[in-house]
Amino acid sequence: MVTRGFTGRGPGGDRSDRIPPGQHLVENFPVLTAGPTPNVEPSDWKFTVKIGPKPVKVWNWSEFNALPKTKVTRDIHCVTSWSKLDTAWEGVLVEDILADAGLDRPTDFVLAHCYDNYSTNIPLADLLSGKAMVALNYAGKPLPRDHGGPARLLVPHLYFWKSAKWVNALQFTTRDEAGFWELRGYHIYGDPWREQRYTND
Ligand SMILES: Nc1nc2c(c(=O)[nH]1)N[C@H]1C(S)=C(S)[C@@H](COP(=O)(O)O)O[C@H]1N2
Ligand SMILES: [Mo]
Repeated sequence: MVTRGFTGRGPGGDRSDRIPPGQHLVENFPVLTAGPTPNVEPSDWKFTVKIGPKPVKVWNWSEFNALPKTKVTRDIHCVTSWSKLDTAWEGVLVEDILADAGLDRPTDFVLAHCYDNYSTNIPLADLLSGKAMVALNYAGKPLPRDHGGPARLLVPHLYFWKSAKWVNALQFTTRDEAGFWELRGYHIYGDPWREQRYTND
């Protein structure tokens, strides 16, 4: 007889079904950055939405903070194999940013750009319906600088390299254009549940 529901479950409830294949749980919050950590003061921070090369709207820190804010608690999964459960964020949902810019769905693909010249590509559908935000707070405090403060993209259903730190622009593109890691051997989409780590996975 198989007793269902009693494999690998601790007093904290079922966690095993929240860990994608090839991942392990961590309790700490590792920092992964390709280069030096940029120092971006909120007073200097700007965020731009563009269609191709054309800027559609630019917000400064106080303008951006006046947009509607949303809190989410999500599991995150880094391609280097750590996963962290129940991370708590607050920020502005991508659909609320686009609404403020008067945009609906100008193209199907987005490139996120950052102050450290990092970039990453995400289909627009993966940024809407509450799936993604520009996060300003983590665990109830302003986002620490090494985790992307003052603002980072959060796309928790994809591998964490898609969650661009120090984000300063979302650019609509007509084709799915590879970003920094996607040009260097990582998967164009990056679904942790399908283990899309590398280009041909
Ligand atoms: N701008 C920028 N964003 C970035 C990175 C980076 O190097 N620069 N690294 C990515 C990678 S590979 C991961 S796993 C996560 C790590 O986020 P953390 O340092 O907050 O854990 O940020 C992603 N976003
Ligand atoms: Mo990563």
